[in-house]
Amino acid sequence: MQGDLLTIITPEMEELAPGIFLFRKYVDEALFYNVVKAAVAQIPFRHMVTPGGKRINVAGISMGDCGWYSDRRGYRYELKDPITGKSWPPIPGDISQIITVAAAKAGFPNFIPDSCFINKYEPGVRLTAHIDQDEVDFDQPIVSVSLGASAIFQVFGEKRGGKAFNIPLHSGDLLIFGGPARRVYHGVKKLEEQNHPLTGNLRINLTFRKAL
Ligand code: MD6
Ligand code: FE
Repeated sequence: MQGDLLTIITPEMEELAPGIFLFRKYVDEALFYNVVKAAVAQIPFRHMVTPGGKRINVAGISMGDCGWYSDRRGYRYELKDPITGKSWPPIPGDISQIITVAAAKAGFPNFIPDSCFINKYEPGVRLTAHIDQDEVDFDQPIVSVSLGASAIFQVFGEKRGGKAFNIPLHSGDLLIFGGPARRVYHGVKKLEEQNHPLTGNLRINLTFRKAL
């Protein structure tokens, strides 16, 4: 009974807008951050450039069978890191399983990520509005996990500008973007200076995708 009542007061998952599902404090932050540290030990964070030659302020690397990549030749998924020639570190099986279970709860059965992009935000860094559109199948969701410093995730509409719907994301939160949400612009506001016990002043975000 008590459990039922708690579920009503603090639901595990909330659908904030069509296709946008938020799970507050869902993941074991230390477990996920240890995976990030192990991946970074193999392939350090770096700033890629856009096809137009602009430096991307958010530093990123990938895990999985393929990794999102950007340079003068365009946006794409690469099977190997073009800089080192190495495969991306694998997504650990226990992590992949946690993501699959969360996606199923939001109505996306059998979501098995083949790629995880890890973003690193330092104070002052923001992510400009974009749509993730380099994946083959838009019926597949993207599952995002936030660690460390908090940030404001902004959801626009099918156009880049206009008034944003703001979602504060804190360490351990899991957000799912699926269905109609796969086609909306979104971004992250400039990171404020903070001091988080896990990461210091950094925000880490992992986005799990089925890219190929
Ligand atoms: C971030 N996230 O939270 C950036 N994209 O740092 C994204 O760009 C994102 O959270 C697609 C789906 C979910 C996301
Ligand atoms: Fe995105």
